[in-house]
Amino acid sequence: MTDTHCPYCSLQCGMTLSRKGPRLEVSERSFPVNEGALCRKGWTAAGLRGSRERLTTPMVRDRVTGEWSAATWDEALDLIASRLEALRDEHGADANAVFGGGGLTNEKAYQLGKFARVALGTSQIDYNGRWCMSSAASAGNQAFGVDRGLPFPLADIEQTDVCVLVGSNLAETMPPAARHLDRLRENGGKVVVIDPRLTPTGERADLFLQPVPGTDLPLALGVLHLLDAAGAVDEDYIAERTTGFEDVRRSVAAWWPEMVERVSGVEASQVRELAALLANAEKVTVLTARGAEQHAQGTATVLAWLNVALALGMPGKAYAGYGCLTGQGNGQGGREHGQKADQLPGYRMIDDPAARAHVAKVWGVDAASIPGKGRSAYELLDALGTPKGPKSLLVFGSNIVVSAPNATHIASRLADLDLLVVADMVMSETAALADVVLPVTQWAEETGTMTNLEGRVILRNQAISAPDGVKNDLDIITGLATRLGAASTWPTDPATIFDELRAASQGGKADYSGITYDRIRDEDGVFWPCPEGSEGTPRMFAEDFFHADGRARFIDVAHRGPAEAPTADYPLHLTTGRVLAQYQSGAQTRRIKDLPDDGAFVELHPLLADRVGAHDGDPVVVRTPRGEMKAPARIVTTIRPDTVFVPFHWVGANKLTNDALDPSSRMPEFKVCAAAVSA
Ligand SMILES: Nc1nc2c(c(=O)[nH]1)N[C@H]1C(S)=C(S)[C@@H](COP(=O)(O)OP(=O)(O)OC[C@H]3O[C@@H](n4cnc5c(=O)[nH]c(N)nc54)[C@H](O)[C@@H]3O)O[C@H]1N2
Ligand SMILES: Nc1nc2c(c(=O)[nH]1)N[C@H]1C(S)=C(S)[C@@H](COP(=O)(O)OP(=O)(O)OC[C@H]3O[C@@H](n4cnc5c(=O)[nH]c(N)nc54)[C@H](O)[C@@H]3O)O[C@H]1N2
Ligand code: SF4
Ligand SMILES: [Mo]
Repeated sequence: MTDTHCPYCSLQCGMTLSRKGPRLEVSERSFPVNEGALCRKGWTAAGLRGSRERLTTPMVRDRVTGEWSAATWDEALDLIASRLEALRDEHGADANAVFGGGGLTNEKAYQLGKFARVALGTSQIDYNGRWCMSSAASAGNQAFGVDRGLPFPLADIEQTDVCVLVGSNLAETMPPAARHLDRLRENGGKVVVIDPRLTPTGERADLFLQPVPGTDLPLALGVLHLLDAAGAVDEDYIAERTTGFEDVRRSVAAWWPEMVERVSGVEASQVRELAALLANAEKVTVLTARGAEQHAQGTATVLAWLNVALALGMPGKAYAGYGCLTGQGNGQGGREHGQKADQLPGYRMIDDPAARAHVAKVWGVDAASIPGKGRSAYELLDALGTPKGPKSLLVFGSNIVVSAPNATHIASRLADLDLLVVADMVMSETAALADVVLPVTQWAEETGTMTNLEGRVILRNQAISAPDGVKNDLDIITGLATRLGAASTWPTDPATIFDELRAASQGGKADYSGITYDRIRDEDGVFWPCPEGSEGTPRMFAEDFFHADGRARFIDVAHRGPAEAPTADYPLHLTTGRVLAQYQSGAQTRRIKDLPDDGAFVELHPLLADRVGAHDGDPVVVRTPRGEMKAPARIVTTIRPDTVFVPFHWVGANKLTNDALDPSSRMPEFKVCAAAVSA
């Protein structure tokens, strides 16, 4: 019996794994985040272990015939290292690029960032977290001076008075978390859900608002307008703990509820109802998720809601504040330790000379040898194989041809590479396009830390040995670094790497130096920042925010609207998202036979279905300026009649999505574009 955590989402539910012959069995374990509960994906997570689809030998593909052949590990790693070296000699270090993932452990994310900067000397590294909570990260950094998804434990929301969920369907995306909403309501609190679709989360709401996709920003401006007009803003808090309110106050003055109604489709009376609910509450918690964040104005949208929370005086107050519900298992830690294009370990910025000097010392390299800032995830992929772009890409932990926006274009970029290497457990759609595929261990077969949505660092313990032929990502990184003659040391033992990560993070914003594997085991996880000697920090901002003056910033934002407005040819809004039983690109969950895999569908309202002649279950075609897909219609009254929804777990949705990027986070506009539907 081994105590560990689920391989999937950012809740990182605790579970116990036990061996039943060759099989692995999941059983419940009491852990604060899930109290023994697991969702359907968690219960069936061990199913992939027995799957015949697990890769167990490195594979090399012949570019001309397209045929795969098995290779030994030495052959595969020698081949990759020699090609990387040749590309570097011919085109410079930035010819080689790395793409990481928010599902990787902290140890892997740290080592991958170090590998890119030290062994490859490239600035070209980024990861799929850009597509996840980067807009909230950017907003948190601007407003609070730090980015930790939830600055308080998730269970705190049970004690708030009003919890506002902007673009989160947590009842399906983190089901055990929904109990906090139920308990909040039992305690007499209220839940507000804002979503163009009435989801199982929306069904738990006391107040449900159904805006046009991409209009959460004006909704927030309208709410703040009403709060200010009613004298409900906390003037003392604003004066003592913040700067910048006057500009925001001036700009929200224009947002009358009737104007909000015109832009967002939410009735003025509902905007008033929400403002009244907030004005009369002592404790308000505003939470955003991908529905609000995955927009070309995602950062501004989060800032607008953050302004509401700040104006009410909530951040730093007990059982209140603002938080982002992160997404991937290690979405949080994955961006703290160096796989993001602009960051070094400890949430240090790569263009900060002091940060570079600190990390260079830990790595035993010259600070000047650490490259500068690279391209963001989508920009990196968009540049692949172009004259000035990278010629090779190493992918660890992402299935980009399914999950990148404007995916047909990205597939064509991958095809122009000289070398594509994918490390994965299965032959994902992206691995199938690679020159070399490296089979890796999965969660139950390895040990390492993850940082959940609360900033709680948890430990996954190895429960079973890996199948023959499979290696840990850390072994692959070391194997390549040694072949490339890299400076520094390249241990493969997670505990040793974690100690190095602690030193590298010391003094940074995400300081892990006081966290040890033993403490994590003894204390059910440890919250960062945790300098040596500290107990850790479950709740942030009680005294100060992280800006030098200790104050939070109001940032004035304006509504520009989605990058692509509907036209006569594309009269509808398309939005995308998730269903309970599948995870992300589906690479793992579509291979688990105990999970239903019904394929993609197109959710549309009966009024729209009538107009286009669609029948429930029959195929419809969705078109956008970038492509089209065909899938069965799912006719539901829970969606806005001007909006269609497609889940992205199956190939298709991202042939449609818009690659317009947020100016500061570089988040693509996954959540809204113009579309047409026909039967
Ligand atoms: N079952 C399951 N759970 C998961 C995952 C998974 O793939 N499957 N992935 C994990 C990851 S990485 C993430 S990031 C999280 C994501 O968790 P969520 O953010 O909860 O998931 P989504 O379904 O992407 O989006 C949430 C809701 O946003 C709504 N929405 C769409 N457009 C808009 C808009 O413009 N405004 C507003 N207010 N809402 C809008 C959608 O209708 C949807 O119901 O889930 C995690 N958990
Ligand atoms: N249209 C649309 N597109 C979206 C979104 C959306 O809402 N709408 N959401 C976006 C979001 S929030 C996210 S997070 C992304 C996620 O999209 P992806 O980045 O594609 O995420 P996964 O499907 O989890 O892919 C992880 C891959 O890595 C493999 N893997 C898992 N663990 C490991 C490991 O430890 N090592 C290695 N080497 N491989 C591993 C898995 O088998 C899988 O193939 O999608 C984004 N794309
Ligand atoms: S909610 Fe997330 S962490 Fe918990 S069992 Fe489900 S997928 Fe796993
Ligand atoms: Mo995500």
